[in-house]
Amino acid sequence: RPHCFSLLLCVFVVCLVWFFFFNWFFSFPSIFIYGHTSSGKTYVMQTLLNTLQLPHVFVNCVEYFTSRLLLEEILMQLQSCCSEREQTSHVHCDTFNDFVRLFKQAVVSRELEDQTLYIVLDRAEQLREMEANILPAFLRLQELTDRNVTVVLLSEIVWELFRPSIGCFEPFTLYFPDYSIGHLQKILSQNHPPEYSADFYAAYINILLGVFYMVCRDLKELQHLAALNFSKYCEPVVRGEANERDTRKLWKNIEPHLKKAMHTVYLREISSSQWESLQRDDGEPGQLKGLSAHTHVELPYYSKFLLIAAYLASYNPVRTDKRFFLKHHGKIRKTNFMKKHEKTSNHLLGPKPFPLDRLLAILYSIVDNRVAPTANIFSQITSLVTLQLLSMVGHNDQLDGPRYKCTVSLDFIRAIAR
Ligand SMILES: *[C@@H]1O[C@H](CO)[C@@H](O)[C@H](O)[C@H]1NC(C)=O
Ligand SMILES: CC(=O)N[C@H]1CO[C@H](CO)[C@@H](O)[C@@H]1O
Repeated sequence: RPHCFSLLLCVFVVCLVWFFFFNWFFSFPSIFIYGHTSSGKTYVMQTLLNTLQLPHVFVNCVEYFTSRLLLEEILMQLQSCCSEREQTSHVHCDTFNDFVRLFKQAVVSRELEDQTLYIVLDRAEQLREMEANILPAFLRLQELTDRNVTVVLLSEIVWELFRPSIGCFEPFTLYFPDYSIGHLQKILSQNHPPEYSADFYAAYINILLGVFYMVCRDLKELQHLAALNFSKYCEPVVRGEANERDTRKLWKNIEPHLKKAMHTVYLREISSSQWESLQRDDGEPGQLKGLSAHTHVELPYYSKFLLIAAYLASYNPVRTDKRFFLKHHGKIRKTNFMKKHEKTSNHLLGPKPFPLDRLLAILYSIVDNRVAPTANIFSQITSLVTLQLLSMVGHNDQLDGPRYKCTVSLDFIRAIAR
């Protein structure tokens, strides 16, 4: 009996080993990688694929923004990556069915030689704007084509907001956390100008992060700021009024400039000359807003919803929340629902202050899926206040918590909502 049992166990173990090591399996069909902007998703993925020399196709979905453009681009890249042919010819592909057929022709299993072909779709949130079948089809591409292929989606939003409907294939999800302040310091310090010592530049980055880290953790934005302001930091050294180690003096010199620059964080595409002229006007925040025309404002995903929720809270009467934002509200008689004068006057009267929980209640109702009230949300509210898109009303130490007002215009909120 014991012999028999151990024999069975042995056979079982051998089978398992066989399964895992002599794989007759394909790789995992799809991987979903998400994280905020500039958390290194694209860079890491590209570096991995190139260093390990894995066969791959890399497409940015914002660049190829319709399904046809996207599918055709993938097929084009396949020609150069999976076959000896040097010449790439234009491929015509209208539907996903065509795509599957052409894909199977292009990728011959034999040529892959036990390798996985990776199809990386960068900025994959754009897929949500395309035909509804595209995303589920990509997730099951392996099954549809019967090739050793893995689709990697890089996204700035979580899978829960992505998932098209119940029953689609669940990809393996992977989270790229934001860089910590230490990481940012290291990365930013790397590109120090050759004329100055690394320590000097690191000290500058340290000051920069001290001012901006609370509002902005976007590496690209910070890089931009760092490059733009370094000459200002060096001024006292250039003029010979301080040496490189006079950290205090240098700090005193640069700090007011950085504080002013706060207003422009997130206003991408502002050129340094634009900024210079702005500084000359010595503009108040109001002017800054005018300049940006808010077309350049690039807010994080949830911040947009937060701002919309704040706008609704500022201009809708509290009474109407139940009706608008509760899924199963009772019947409300039409007649006394919205008083006639309210419709016109709310915008004339300007924004009204609202408490935090009302904001969150509206937020939860306008975001498709539930978001956990994480610290992240609160820090985003703080950022919105710093950017002067929201304003805090009353004192911090009030018993009933802070109240906020939304300070942006209807046009602006329309643009964000769009
Ligand atoms: C699929 O690719 C992996 C390498 O990524 C390889 O180990 C595996 O053997 C391949 N599967 C088949 C059936 O070719
Ligand atoms: C945001 C920004 O650019 N701020 C400063 C950076 O450097 C320029 C050029 O010296 C200054 O004009 C700004 O004060």
